[in-house]
Amino acid sequence: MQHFLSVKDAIDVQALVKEALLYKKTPYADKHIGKNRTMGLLFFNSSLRTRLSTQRAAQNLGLELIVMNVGQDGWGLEFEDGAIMDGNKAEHIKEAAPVVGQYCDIVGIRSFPTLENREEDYSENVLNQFVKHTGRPIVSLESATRHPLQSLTDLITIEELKTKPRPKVVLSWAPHVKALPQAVPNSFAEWMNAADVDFVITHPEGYELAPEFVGNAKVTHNQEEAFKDADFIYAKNWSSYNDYGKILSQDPSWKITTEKMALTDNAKFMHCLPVRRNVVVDDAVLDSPNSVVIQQAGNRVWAAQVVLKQILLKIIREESPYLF
Ligand code: AN0
Ligand code: CP
Repeated sequence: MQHFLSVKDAIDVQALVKEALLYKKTPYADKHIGKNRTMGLLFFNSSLRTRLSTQRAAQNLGLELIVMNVGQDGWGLEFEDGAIMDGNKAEHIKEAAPVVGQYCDIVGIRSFPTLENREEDYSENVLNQFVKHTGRPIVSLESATRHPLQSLTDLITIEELKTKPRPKVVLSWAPHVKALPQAVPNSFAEWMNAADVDFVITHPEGYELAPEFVGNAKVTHNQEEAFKDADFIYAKNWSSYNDYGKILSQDPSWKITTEKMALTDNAKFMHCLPVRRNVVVDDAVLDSPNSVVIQQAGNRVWAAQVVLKQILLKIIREESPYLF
């Protein structure tokens, strides 16, 4: 694997899931493949799970780590080509990225969208410039439009908990107080479309996701209809794609409740976290035995570990082709 930016970088999604579940049983099976190599994690935004699980995964493979909150502690970065840098940006990506590339063998980047300019966010300018200028494999730790480590985790969790060969998986919009990115639902949809599941998306009118992510999913504005016979309910808030970055509704009737969960086929409740209790989902659902959010977050380690392993294997192969 060269980079990990979207589902397209996974040559065989099912094989990745299987390998990740193997790592869950034997976390230290490849303890030496990262020896004398360093991974850098650069955060432009807050994180708990992504930061810690990726560190843990890297450690399990023997990698050294450098972590930086670049959004807080770094120089303001300019991404525009030809910019006259007389404003508050002290450093251009053309210097910053290759410098980081000299210290690190693999680089993870978390960079949320501005939610102001759709074209710019959806062009993935920040992530692509890191790919172009770092000269190292790049792992998305959530970019403007995707969160692939989360989505691989979600698929791993569904695989280990499913009780039917082809479960019904429902992605449900839920209310929130802030305007959130579409990255998690976009990415979840992209990965579910690549998996063997009956995939349904439900959201209020105006919250349509970009068509390239929706793919062949069934889409309905009737949440209760969507919940019928579901095996997994995946709740997430997102801001509007069409009326870009706007909160069109905070309709509390879309909150996930025990009554709605009762419409399902004893579905498991999933959420990427962090989650606002009693806004997105009721306490009673999160505290019920059907909530798998903690197990899901735990699986972030195995998703990251399998991705880092694939990237390391490519690096090692290219350095020592005679070994293979
Ligand atoms: C972020 C989002 O919705 O993209 C990160 C989720 C993993 N969530 C918040 O900012 C609350
Ligand atoms: N789910 C997730 O990515 O969580 P963090 O934002 O805490 O990393």
